[in-house]
Amino acid sequence: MGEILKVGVIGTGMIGQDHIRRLTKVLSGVAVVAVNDIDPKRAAAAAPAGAKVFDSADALIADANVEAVIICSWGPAHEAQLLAAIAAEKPVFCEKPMTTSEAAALKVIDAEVAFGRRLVQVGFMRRFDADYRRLKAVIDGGTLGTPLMYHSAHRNASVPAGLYTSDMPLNDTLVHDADISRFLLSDEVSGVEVRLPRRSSQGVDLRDPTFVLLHMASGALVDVEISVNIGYGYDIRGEVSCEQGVARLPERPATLVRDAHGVRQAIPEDWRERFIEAYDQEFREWIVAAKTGTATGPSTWDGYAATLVADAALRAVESGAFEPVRMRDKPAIYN
Ligand code: NAD
Ligand code: ISE
Repeated sequence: MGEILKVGVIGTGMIGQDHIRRLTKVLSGVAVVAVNDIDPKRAAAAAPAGAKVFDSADALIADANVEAVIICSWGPAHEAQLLAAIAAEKPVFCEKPMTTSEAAALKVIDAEVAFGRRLVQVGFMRRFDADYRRLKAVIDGGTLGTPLMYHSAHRNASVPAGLYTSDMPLNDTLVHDADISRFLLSDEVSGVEVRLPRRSSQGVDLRDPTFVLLHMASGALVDVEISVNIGYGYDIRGEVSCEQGVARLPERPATLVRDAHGVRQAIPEDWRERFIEAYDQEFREWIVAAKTGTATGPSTWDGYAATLVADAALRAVESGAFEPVRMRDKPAIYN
């Protein structure tokens, strides 16, 4: 590979367009040379100057000019596209959720393990966010003692009616909280409970909000509030309670406005605004690794772990009971 990594983007919806913007206008050492979407008009509209529009994801992945692949299609489409990229031996960034079932996640792991080294980075951008990284450094530093509980609030102002379906609070949104809990606490999720509080009358016709309790293997507990129609903004909160102190994410953005109405702080509109720097950083690190034919950061194993939590949470909604999460042994390439 040369100085400039030539990438193809599959899925040119909201996040596909945002990633194309950062790859073409913000980051260096990368060029978007190909795009594809099942909606060809959307792909053509999103294609940067000089990029070729492909009418199939498989053709884009196979094209000799495409050195690495970025998957931003809907979750259920990720499995086939990941398997095709691994078969083509190309580094691939895949938006979360990596897959929407355990069986699909295992197929992707098996393919990558058979290839023999990491090719896939999963889009858990919170791991690249400076606030989360500082929170992890505090926990790992040990001055607060052992972490006992983590409180996570994941609030979306709104979600698109029709496109965001009833399973998605658990298999599209919760996956971020599951992953960041594993990352912050250096722990695994061993089981899940879900409770459905009084239902909000706001927004689209969905079971909302959702309250999830993640049982970690160490015995630590993580409570997660998922609200997807809260209206007032995109509000991501996190606080860890340790034996000798607590630490939490700061307010974002941090700027305080003081005027005749009092003291105010803005709230981001959506994930694009809140995590803008985290997405930039996840791609900086992806580009560096992809140029050497591999991947770092959140792995297929992390995607699998989050998928297992989502599957268990979906079972827990039906059963009303604790649903265990059982992971297979970790292949050496993920150590
Ligand atoms: P979107 O609906 O705006 O865009 C998805 C696009 O993928 C659409 O244009 C659709 O036509 C296209 N598509 C669907 N199936 C396809 C296929 N088989 N081949 C090619 N194109 C296909 O959705 P979005 O909000 O952009 O989400 C896309 C993915 O990114 C989802 O997996 C979502 O969970 C993830 N996402 C991640 C974050 C994050 O914070 N990391 C934020 C938003 C979305
Ligand atoms: C979306 O797909 C994301 O990944 C956002 O980060 C998350 O907050 C939102 O709930 C998802 O729908």
